[in-house]
Amino acid sequence: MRLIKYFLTIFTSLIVFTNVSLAEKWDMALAYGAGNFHSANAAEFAKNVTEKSGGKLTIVTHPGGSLYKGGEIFRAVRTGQAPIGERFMSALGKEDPLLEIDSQPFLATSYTDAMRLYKASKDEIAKSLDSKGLVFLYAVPWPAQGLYSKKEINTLDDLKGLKFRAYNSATIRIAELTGMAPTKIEAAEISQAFSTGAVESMITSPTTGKNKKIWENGVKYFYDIAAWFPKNMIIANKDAWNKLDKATQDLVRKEAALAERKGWQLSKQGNVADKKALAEAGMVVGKVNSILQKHFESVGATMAKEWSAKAGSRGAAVLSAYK
Ligand code: PCA
Repeated sequence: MRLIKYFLTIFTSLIVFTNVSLAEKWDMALAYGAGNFHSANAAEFAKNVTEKSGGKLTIVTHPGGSLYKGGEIFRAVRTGQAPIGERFMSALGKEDPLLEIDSQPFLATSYTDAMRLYKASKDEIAKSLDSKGLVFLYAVPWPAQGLYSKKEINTLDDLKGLKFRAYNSATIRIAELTGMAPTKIEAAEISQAFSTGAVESMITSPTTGKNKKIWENGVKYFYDIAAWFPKNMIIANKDAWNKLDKATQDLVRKEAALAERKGWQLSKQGNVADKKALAEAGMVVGKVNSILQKHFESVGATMAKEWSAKAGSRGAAVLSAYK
């Protein structure tokens, strides 16, 4: 009996001292609703890791901001309150301007270019996240961003003073340079913001408009500007990561790569299907006219200069790798 106790004590202290735990449970914070393709994809990633890790790592997803709201997830993962989570990258420009490279208008306007831009920026982004105690796992784009409006928009004057829902610094800047009145609002509050009249326009994907049934809030027009493909990223807390053994870390990396590939496919499908869904719901789906198109392009050119000044030599290096 004594001997057993002795070995048990040694065993327990070994576990404690080497910081290796046999079974970890990770709560995964997701900002978007369970029906969203990003959340569904993350749920599949979590399920695959859980099933294949042989009991060493269980990942439980919490969609719809039920664990932490979108705006809280980065900090929660960084501080270890949540071991893993998903965040909209370009809302984090203040952490690192490279995180908002994917929301610079007209820099990457197709999935092919969005992927090239991602590849050119990924290592530098992962490095800067690492310095903040985070492990970058994968990133998936939203479908192409378009302009939603309650009113028809034909002229620059139609944009003036429009109450505009923004989701990051780039969309705030677009609004400022256009004369719209921006308010930053997380996706979870979109329906309320439109129904109360707090906003009357926004730029986001056909997917988000469809998921929110935005037409039920009096939004009639969708203009497919397709000027950028912003991404969500999945990040883990480095201390939590270091508690996993090598085999489990390898498994998570492998499943992350698969989820990334799947996510890009789902996004492409949504880019077509969700626009169709908006039209089927009675919305007017089309393009902006050439005057407005030129206006947005000139706004994009201004923003490109501003971003380059912020992002410095790191930004320049990524841009030259991309171009
Ligand atoms: N949907 C999210 C981010 C980009 C998108 O397409 C949102 O509107 O907040």
